[in-house]
Amino acid sequence: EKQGGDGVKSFYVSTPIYYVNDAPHLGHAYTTVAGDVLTRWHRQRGEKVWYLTGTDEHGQKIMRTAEANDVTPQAWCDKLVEEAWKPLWEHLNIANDDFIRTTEKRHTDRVQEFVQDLFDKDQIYKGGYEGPYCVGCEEYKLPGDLIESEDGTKLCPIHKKPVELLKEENYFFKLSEYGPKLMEFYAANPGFIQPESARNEIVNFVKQGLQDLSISRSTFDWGVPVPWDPKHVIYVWIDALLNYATAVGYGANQEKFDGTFPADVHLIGKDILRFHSVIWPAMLMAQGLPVPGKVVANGWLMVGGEKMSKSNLTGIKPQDLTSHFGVDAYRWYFLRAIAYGSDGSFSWEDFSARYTSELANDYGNLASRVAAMVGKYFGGALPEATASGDAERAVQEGLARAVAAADLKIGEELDFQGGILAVFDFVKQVNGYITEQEPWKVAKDESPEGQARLATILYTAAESLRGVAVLLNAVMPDTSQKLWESLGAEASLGALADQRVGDAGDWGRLPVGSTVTKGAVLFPRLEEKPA
Ligand code: ME8
Repeated sequence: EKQGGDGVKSFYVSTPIYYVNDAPHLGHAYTTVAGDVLTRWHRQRGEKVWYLTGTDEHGQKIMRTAEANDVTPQAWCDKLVEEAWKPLWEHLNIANDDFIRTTEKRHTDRVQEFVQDLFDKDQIYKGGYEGPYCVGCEEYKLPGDLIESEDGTKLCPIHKKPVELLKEENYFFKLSEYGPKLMEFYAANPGFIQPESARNEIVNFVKQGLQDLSISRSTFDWGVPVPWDPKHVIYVWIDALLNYATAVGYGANQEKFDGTFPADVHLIGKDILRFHSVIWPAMLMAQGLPVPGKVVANGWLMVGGEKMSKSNLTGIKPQDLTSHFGVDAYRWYFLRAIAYGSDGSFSWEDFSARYTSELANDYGNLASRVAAMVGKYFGGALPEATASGDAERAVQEGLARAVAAADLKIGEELDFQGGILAVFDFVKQVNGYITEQEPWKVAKDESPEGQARLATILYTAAESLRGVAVLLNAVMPDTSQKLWESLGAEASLGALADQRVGDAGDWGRLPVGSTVTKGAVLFPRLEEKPA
């Protein structure tokens, strides 16, 4: 087990580093939010987590975009990173530990060392290449992978745009030699590629035999110069994949590197599966470096039956949704509505309906009703549960079940939808409990027994909410914080982020006497849909 330097296990999660030819869209935010939820979850397990995101800034696509905008590629990247990418992650409350840019010296120097080393080990050679190239993918395509338009033009299957026939001198990495080793590795690590469909695709692909990989281009210069032959530049893939190593101190800070690398989870979309599950492990094997724990591919957010992309957008920016639904509901919605790994479509109507029924009615109302009743009947001081029976035991068990299920599904299986549903099933159970127990009727019974029952019901409900606040903190941190404060838990139990998932199901943590106040409404009623 890797150690984070002080004996605490480190858990390293990454997103793809995104191309900065344009501003981020819903698809990029989807992967990044998933990574943030995973990060916060593992932090609440008490693990030392390192969450990395960043931007991929080299290559022809970005160079052409900069040219079209009459600025240098560097100026273009600087502007997009500072004005679009970093601000969106801040807005979405992304708790990344670092943000790597492939134009940074800490990265480019190490990339040069890495390829020099591979060259010295005879893993890189110079050759000529002629073949179809997709600038959108920044990748040579195999002729068999292409699709044809109606007039017979060869198109990239992902970008649906014509490929360019390139003929130039390139350096190659001897990827073809790694096929058998990779097959052995996949067999020994069945969980390495997820979901299962992605694993099957890769195993079938590698089984057919691998071609050597072009790693340099010589007809443009927006890349990392090949150290021994600087009219070549290393372009996107070798350059980009190495971000996962250079950002955590590869070749620069050995202690940091040893305590963090390799990633436990690389979160990616299906489009870049081959790079992460074939090329990246082969590059690491070539250097005798450890390979990552898991590569987990999310499905596509779709629009009109097609993958949402920069050229094919819903017309809706993440900010349009957050300004209407709020940041927390945004973080929740995509993970709740779409099974991770499957494709899914976004619809404003579906988001509104789920917001109202699941967030506002089920969750938000429960929180405000409980706080209001503790205020009304007990002056806001959380009463003691002295008269628990079967109904209360069922709720206690429900919380323990929700904790176990959410921890397995979110923490281990990256089944965000399943984990969220487990918590919301518990929310429903608590709502059902209150409906059945009718505390507003019990309140009318002024006998000591009646008052003990009332106290027990309200303690049970408030303590349940304490568990819910902890379990939903990774997905909706601001909302959980509001609930936490309204339960008086900040004062009695300390910071929410310090609450451990492992303790969340221990019944009775919220101290009797905690000051419960009716805080801000967790999910305000939605305004009309903007025109
Ligand atoms: O590929 N649905 O960058 P990129 C879900 N620079 N996820 C989506 C999506 C959609 N419609 N559209 C994009 C690159 N994504 C390279 C990566 S990594 C060493 C280099 C997400 O800007 C998804 O995670 O094209 C996908 O893999 C990534 O954005 C691609 O971002």
